[in-house]
Amino acid sequence: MLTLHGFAYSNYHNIVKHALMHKGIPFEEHIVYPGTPELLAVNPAGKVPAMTTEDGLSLAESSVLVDYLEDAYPATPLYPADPGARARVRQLMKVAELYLDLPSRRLLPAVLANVAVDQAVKDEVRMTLERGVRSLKELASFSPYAAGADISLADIYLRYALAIPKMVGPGQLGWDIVAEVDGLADWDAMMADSEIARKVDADMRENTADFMAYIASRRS
Ligand SMILES: N[C@@H](CCC(=O)N[C@@H](CS)C(=O)NCC(=O)O)C(=O)O
Repeated sequence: MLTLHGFAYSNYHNIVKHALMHKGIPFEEHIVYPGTPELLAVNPAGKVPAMTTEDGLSLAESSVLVDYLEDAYPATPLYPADPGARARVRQLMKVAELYLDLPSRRLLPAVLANVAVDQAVKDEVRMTLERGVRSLKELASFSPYAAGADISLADIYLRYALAIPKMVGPGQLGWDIVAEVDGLADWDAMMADSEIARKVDADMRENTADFMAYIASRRS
């Protein structure tokens, strides 16, 4: 059976987990944290998530993993068939990763470990998030899904990429980016209202204490 390596507090782990569940692919979850030999054995970059396929191939990088799932399990596709529409979904996935998740991660130490962050860093984060917000305003239709009538990987990426801006934005930047994009709050509520999202979110909550203990162990 396919194995997903990672932990449920990780939003990148949850992107792949949500895609697996949506596609109805059987998988087992192997709980493993960054920096452990167990993880390095399946992903030399030491990041979560990684996946071992049914053929025993170990892969990593969430976008690579979801593309593998699309290729290997084409039933219940999460990309549109039309090349242009497909490219738009991929563009929204990139926007979510590069201009929403990654910049806001720089403010995570302030929230998770109470570490002071320079104003210059906050300014840089805000500038990059502005690219993401502008892109969403321009490119996401929320009709009702991010790229049109059907759910796609753009929705799954965006849902989990928003986790960190939602966590750090209001407190660290005084900025709620969800409120700033028309349709985003309603879309977010719609995306949370599914059996899969509820299961992923419940697993995340259940993993929180363990994850915080892991973070504390890295500091000591
Ligand atoms: N580009 C990677 C990012 C994955 C990532 O940043 N994962 C975090 C957990 S959410 C991680 O493993 N961090 C540990 C580290 O950076 O050492 C992907 O798409 O899979």
